[in-house]
Amino acid sequence: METIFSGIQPSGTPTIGNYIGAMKQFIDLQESYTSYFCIVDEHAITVQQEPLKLRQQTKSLAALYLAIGLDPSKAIIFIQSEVSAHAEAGWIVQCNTNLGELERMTQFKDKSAKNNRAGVSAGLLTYPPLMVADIILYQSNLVPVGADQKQHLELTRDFVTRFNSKYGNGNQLLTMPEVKIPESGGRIMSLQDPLKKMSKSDTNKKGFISMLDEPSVIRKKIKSAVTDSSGIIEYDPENKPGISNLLAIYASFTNFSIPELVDRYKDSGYGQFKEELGEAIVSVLEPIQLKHDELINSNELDLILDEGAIKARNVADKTLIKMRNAIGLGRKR
Ligand code: AQP
Repeated sequence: METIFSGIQPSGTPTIGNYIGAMKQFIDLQESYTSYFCIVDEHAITVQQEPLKLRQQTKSLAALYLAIGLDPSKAIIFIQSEVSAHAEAGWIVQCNTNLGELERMTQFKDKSAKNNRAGVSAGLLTYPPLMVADIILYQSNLVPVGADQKQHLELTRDFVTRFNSKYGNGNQLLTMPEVKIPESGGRIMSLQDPLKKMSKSDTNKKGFISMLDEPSVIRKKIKSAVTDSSGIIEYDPENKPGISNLLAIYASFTNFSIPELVDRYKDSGYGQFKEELGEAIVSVLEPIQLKHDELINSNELDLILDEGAIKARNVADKTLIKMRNAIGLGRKR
């Protein structure tokens, strides 16, 4: 069976962008892959986090993984910082990655541009190598992510090529991963600025719907989503980014395709469209929220995470030993 790996940062509650771009894909994939779903808390600390809040968000994200339908008897669910191989392999990757490659990463450029230079951690620059480590430690074949992670996956593939050819002596030490981005919904945009990606750490909370927003808040945020003055529902991301974004969200939360939705609402205005979209989102998220609330403080959740960490360590440590041996660290084991 092939392997998949993916992770979400507990840098806030996941948005419907994280859900559509990444989490929703996990549910079907766990049936046909050996699956590792990680809560990447070490990535979250590349920007300042409040310790208690970070810990609470980490547990909440784990509960959400289960609430959307991930099954611990099929998938391995764990917290990154509880598997120390990630940080160690991340260092090896850093030392085999050029500074220029990291400075070119658009996420680094975007996030560092938001802060003054003194406020930017070195970790923000070196976080892609940690992501490379996350993926290679499980010899992953496939990485389901949103479109914003494509560049980091290219970095991973370049690293695997370089590492195997430099240290492999003709052997494929590390598996070459493929990226999997959803055809529609790979980049959900802010509800307030449809030219900007929806992000859980956006300071304008009206720009995103969090997976734990109350139904009344969800309805209100959709109602106040920025569209345009034409009143015509059509899919044209370039000229009508607001309504096109809402169509992509609608299609992802229902079984309708975008053309079917355009046809369905051809004689309606934005008001009715938005009202029914709000209901569609609520009907998916409400049961997830109830399940999340049952799990968040349960012993069951801790046991699942304990077991996930043990299983993940077993696999990750093997790859790490392979890497150490290949590059000459320590004594040969
Ligand atoms: N707007 C989005 N549309 C589709 N997919 C998205 N993803 C993120 N935003 C969107 C995908 O969600 C997964 C987890 O992302 P992450 O938490 O690791 O980090 P991120 O990409 O930086 O997400 P955010 O929400 O923007 O977090 P912050 O605000 O903390 O930086 C990834 O697969 C990502 O592609």
